[in-house]
Amino acid sequence: MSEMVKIPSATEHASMMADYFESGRQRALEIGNRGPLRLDADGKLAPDILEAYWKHGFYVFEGVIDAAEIAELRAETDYLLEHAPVDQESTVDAKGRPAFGQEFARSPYSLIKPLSDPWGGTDLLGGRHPTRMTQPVPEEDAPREVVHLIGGMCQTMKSGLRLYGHPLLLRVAEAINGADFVPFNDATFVKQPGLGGSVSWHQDGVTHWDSPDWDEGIHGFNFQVQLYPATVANCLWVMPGSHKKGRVDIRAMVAANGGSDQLPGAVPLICAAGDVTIANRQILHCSFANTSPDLRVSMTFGFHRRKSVLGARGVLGQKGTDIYDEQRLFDRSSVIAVAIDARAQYYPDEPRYHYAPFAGLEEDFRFSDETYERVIRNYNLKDLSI
Ligand SMILES: O=C(O)CCC(=O)C(=O)O
Repeated sequence: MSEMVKIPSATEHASMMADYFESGRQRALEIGNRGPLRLDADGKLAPDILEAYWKHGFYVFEGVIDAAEIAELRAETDYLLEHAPVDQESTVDAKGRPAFGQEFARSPYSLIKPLSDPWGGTDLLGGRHPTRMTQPVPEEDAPREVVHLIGGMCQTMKSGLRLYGHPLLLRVAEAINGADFVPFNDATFVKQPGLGGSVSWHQDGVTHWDSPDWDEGIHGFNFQVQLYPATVANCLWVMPGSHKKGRVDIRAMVAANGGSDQLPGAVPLICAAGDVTIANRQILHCSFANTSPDLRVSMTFGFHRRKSVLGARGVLGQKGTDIYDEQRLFDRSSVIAVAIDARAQYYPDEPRYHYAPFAGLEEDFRFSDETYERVIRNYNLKDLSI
């Protein structure tokens, strides 16, 4: 006889997660794997940090983005949220104004039902989220849909473009993927208090699991820049070391856990505003429905090894007919070149990052209205997803 599974209310969900959250917090404290973003005497990421990243598959950099820059990122994100369409099909925002961003080839917004899991147990995004998270029942006055993701940070937010050219973050990308690293994509995850949906357990990579050259770095990594504190209840959770294991059987793991999404051994990436995490795209990770009173906004953008991407075909948001050839890599990487210049114009006293693939081409990729139109507008049609 099948047992009726009770769907929790938001309040019940918050209380049924409490012990799991607390034990995760303890594990996160024990493992550490966090601290300031340190460079060595040659200006390279400190080797002990790199080693810790490769060992556990993640790292939390504390206090990287200063309060003034966070305030600018928050203000522009607030604007995008205030001018978001009311649902995925709508062209107006909650005040009846034209929704932001309709001129872009790809809508910046993905909206979902409050507290839902939009991908778990579906074939979406390459079917990489095989199980469904608990979807608590939202309060009665909840909106029909809420913003889950905002894409295109380099074209929708001036502060977003500048962040993309951040010299310390680009040094991390270089340390992990080599000096000829290339971009992946970007998405800002928005988890509104009492409304934000979940992201089911998954590993990000799609293309190279069965490659003869497979290793723990072949699918690249993602940054998350935290605009608000990330708590046990709203943050990203990762399974340390799982990036080394190849494709893991998530369905079996959840089944062995009595069907519960509270997988044992995971740790929460607890952060303060201005902290930046890195997570290997092969690490098993998730986030739970946000039944807490706290907002999380994580600007998420990734980078790859050039050789992982060159010659690959489009997956995830990209068309399967897309081939990532030299021109495609050059075009998408030129966003980095323009972002570096946008940042240098705004922060003239900060040392700029020298991006090796564009050495000598800096003049062609100064940030201006012309390069906005030529390079930045609709750049995300050329994302390099693998
Ligand atoms: O931040 C989150 O809630 C989910 C992020 C994630 O799953 C990803 O970047 O692949």
